[in-house]
Amino acid sequence: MRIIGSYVSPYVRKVLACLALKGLAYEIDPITPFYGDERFERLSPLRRIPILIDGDLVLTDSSVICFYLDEAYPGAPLLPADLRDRARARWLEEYADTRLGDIFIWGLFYQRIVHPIVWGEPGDQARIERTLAEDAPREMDYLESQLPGDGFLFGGIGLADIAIASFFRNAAYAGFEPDSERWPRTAGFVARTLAHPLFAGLLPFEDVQRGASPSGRRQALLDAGAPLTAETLATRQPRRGVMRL
Ligand SMILES: N[C@@H](CCC(=O)N[C@@H](CS)C(=O)NCC(=O)O)C(=O)O
Repeated sequence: MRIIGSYVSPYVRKVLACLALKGLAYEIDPITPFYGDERFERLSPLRRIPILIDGDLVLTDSSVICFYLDEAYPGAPLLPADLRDRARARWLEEYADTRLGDIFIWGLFYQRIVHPIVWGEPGDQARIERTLAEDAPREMDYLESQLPGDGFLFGGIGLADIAIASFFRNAAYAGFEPDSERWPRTAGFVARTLAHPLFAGLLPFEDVQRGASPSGRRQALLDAGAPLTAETLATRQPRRGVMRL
């Protein structure tokens, strides 16, 4: 199985954690989507990561990929057995992708980190301020009403826990952590889930990917033991995505 996508993307991290939960081996081409070549665009029509290639099957969208993995490889289920719990888990996963993605990725991570690095221009300061003052507190209040005081959402760790926690890693990269006095359940859940071996095992590769120069990154990841593919779909020139966010 092959994954195309950066270790630093929350959507890629979610898929990699699910692969680890299922004990499935993979190789990875850890590209940043803006640097994808024409082959990348043929595989991912919206120029987004992650992509999963399993034999002759090519899938995009992290949720589609995770649901496929769960059905194709039934060991260690990603979703709870109970019908109602399963529906709630799907909602929380969708909520994480859409709303936590909106505030933490497009509102903070892109503005503070991606824009300056990829496009050499500052992000939207007004959007950052609005995210921190209004959007993030609103969602922290909601999560505080949903997350457990200990353990995980539906017993053992699963897709909903993984999806929510994954976005908080990027939030932290962009300078936001939930205040443990104001949102103790959320702060505790995030710390606990990100400390789980499924995430902890990926962190060294994220650190390398964030720290190394683009030209030295592949070698640095190989040296750190990342399971890289022999070829990469990355180019040197960044291209704007299909969807402007
Ligand atoms: N709904 C998609 C979202 C994936 C996504 O937005 N990935 C970002 C990286 S974190 C991306 O590829 N961005 C490229 C762009 O915005 O052009 C999924 O779940 O896979």
